[in-house]
Amino acid sequence: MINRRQFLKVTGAGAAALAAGGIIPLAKAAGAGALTNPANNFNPDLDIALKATPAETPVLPGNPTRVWSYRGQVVKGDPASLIHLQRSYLGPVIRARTGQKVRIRFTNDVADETIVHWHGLHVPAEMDGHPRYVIAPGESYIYEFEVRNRAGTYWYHPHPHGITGPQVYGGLAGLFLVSDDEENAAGLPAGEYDIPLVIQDRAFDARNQLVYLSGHRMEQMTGFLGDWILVNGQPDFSLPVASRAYRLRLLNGSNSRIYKLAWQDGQPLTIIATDGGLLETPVQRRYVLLGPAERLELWADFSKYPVGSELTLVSLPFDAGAMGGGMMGRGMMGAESVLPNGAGFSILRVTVTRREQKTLALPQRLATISRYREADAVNRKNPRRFQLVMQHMAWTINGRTFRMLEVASDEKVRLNTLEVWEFINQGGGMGMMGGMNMPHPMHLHGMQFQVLERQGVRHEGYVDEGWKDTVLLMPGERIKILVRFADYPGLFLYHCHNLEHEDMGMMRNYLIENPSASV
Ligand SMILES: [Cu+2]
Repeated sequence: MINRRQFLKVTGAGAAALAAGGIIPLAKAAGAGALTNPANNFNPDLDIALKATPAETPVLPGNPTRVWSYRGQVVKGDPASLIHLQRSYLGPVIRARTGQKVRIRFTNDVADETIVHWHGLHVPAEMDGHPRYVIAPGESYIYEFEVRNRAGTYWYHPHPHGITGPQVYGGLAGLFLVSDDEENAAGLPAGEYDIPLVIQDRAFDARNQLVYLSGHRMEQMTGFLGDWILVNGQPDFSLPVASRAYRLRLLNGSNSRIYKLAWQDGQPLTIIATDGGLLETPVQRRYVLLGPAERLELWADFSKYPVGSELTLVSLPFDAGAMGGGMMGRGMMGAESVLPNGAGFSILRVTVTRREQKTLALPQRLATISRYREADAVNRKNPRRFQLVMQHMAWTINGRTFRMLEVASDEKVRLNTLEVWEFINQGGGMGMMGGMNMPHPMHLHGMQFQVLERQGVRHEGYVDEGWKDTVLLMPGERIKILVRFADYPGLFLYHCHNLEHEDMGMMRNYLIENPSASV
């Protein structure tokens, strides 16, 4: 990996940030404490050993590529709970059921500090992988939590402050799939007809090694963009299918690239699930914009195609805004030519290779979603507002950047209350290029939320009907969400999931306070 160390120095994570003001008194938080944490009655249904480790994997023809990879083993529980993808740097797919108790003994075998975040899972603050819990090389962190999410496609990735971008880029990411009774009842394609597809872009040097950012600030402002589109860690991805219905689970696992997904032949996408699981009913779109960290599940029925047919899932061209990877990302700063954000290309090819007589019918009803009501929000008359603005050559939230333990007074919420949060991506800000804006995929830790309304939208590529943990805001847009801070008090993150933005500090803590707890 190029520039990892350099990155660490440039961003000056950890110590310096900790020393700054506005700190909440927390017990000295570290992995060491968690190491001894099983002094309790936690009896896991699924117990996994997971490590982050250097590895080599074939990606392009010729030399293997040096990567960092999650590798796992089932210590206790169903051995099928861990599935390692073939020829992939991606971590094992972890499968669990709602209600199961899961222990994950995570070991850091790589050369940086790191910690694992369970993206989309509703877990206690100390199990969420906040960067204050980073562990050094050689150390371990034990996660123990009950799976309380509904069935859906969640994922896991590192979350150390300032170096999440290079670590995810280097290969550290995996899926965490949850199933439940409601999903079983929906009658969806399962087993070999249920296919995870992780989309990521990468850049390689002449010896097939990964190339990250050159270290130029302007590249970080845009975010990493690679000219190879990989699916499950492989280029030119091809999926052989039977002539029947499939469930395709898509994760945009890219650092900053947005995909405008569509079938090349113009048939609409049939979407059955978003970040937080199944929609109530399937919806159709001609295309969908999928921002970094977002998930989308497609119903793809190939029964009308004769054997030998080929279909292509593409990313259509779109306008990514002023810094979305056009001019600023390349020519202006003399950076090497890359595939800009918003360029069109094919993502994967589906080939119908065999006939199957039976298919499944698309269920008209998939699941039940209990709707939050704006009228029930404690701040319905005064939504919390978050302006996404550039200040002094840094992306900020309300002009602030991340400090390890800092929480401002307007970042404190009450346990078990419903709130309206509004993210505003309409420019503003100070300093050189203060008026610029570009896409920001905003992510809340700990909670799934519902989209209340969007403004400023000039396309039809969103699926806001279901549960979300990450929402994409294109330039000019603003969005209101409804979120309930249920069950777990403590310090959680909200941030931009453009990983280079996140690493430069476009991330903040919010604190869920429990007023009834004795201090
Ligand atoms: Cu951003």
